[in-house]
Amino acid sequence: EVKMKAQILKMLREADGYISGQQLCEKFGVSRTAVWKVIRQLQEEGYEVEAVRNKGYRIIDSPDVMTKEELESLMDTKWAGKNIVYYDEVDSTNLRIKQLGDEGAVEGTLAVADRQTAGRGRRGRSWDSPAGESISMSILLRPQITPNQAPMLTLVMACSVAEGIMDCKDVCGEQQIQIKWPNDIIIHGKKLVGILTEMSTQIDYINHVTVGVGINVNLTDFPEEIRERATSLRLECGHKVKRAPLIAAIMKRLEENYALFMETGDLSQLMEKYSELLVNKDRDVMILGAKEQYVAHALGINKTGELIVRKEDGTIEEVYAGEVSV
Ligand code: BT5
Repeated sequence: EVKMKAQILKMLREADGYISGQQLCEKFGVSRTAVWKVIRQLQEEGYEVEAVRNKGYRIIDSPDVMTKEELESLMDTKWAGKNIVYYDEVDSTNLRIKQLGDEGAVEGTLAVADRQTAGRGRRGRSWDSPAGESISMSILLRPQITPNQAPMLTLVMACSVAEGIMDCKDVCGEQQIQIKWPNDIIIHGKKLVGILTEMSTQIDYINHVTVGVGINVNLTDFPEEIRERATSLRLECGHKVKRAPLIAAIMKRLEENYALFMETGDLSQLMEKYSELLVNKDRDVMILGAKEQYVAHALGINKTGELIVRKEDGTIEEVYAGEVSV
């Protein structure tokens, strides 16, 4: 049922004009009434589908939903985001994917939620993801790499999210999407996206990796504490943005970038474009180390994803675990 709905949606989207009821009946080997019922359901869910006698059906507009059918009808990938689990509300999509990973789910399984009740940031911080306005998603990866290579996946995802957003032509054409090393995506200096990578490991090998992405899509207001530092696509672009096509575009880029990463096991094929998107590049940054804080000039990243900085005394350093503030 879900598969047929997703496929009908896909056919309607790809059609050049109308698709006849007859065509749909033949394709799925079902009655006209069965097709009509699916169309009715879609209309009830907010899809604007026009039905014209002797011509057939035509899709005019879709609602801003991220349901399994909606995502399946848009997904243009081989494995990334092909197996979708959708939640109206969930504690944290990262937690769900970790559990699904433990239970043996296939690589590329994507959990998507309209709202999280316990969204998580790094180091025990929390992530706000209000209903109807944001994307919360996590993907399951099963890379054959060592645990010390896994943090690079955050950068692979950051690149993919930035590129995916830019691929959606009507979204933010004029605005500059940038990456703040290592895991934030920002516009005009404000945080638009956060990424959280977590892994389940043995001492020397990885069971699986969960990469979670939170995107502020249509939020128009933020809690007091983050109001100054956070923004959304809607606020920056001046119009509402549909979430499902954005997810599909990001998955497409992730599939390509992940392949480039796995070819070498590092970022040598991605560091150039990552550095180009880097907001910190050629700027002074504050390195917040475990013990000391210091100002340095950021030059880019190296192939293992560390930030290359020039300290005030001229020495070059590669910053690994530190945090950077712009
Ligand atoms: C992050 O942490 O930026 C990683 C966020 C990852 C969220 C995704 S959503 C899907 C998946 N499931 C989860 O449970 N998590 C992932 P960090 O760099 O530690 O930033 C967290 C800080 O950002 C918070 O302490 C706030 O100050 C701020 N913050 C919280 N919500 C925000 C939002 N919606 N937009 C911008 N900033 C926010």
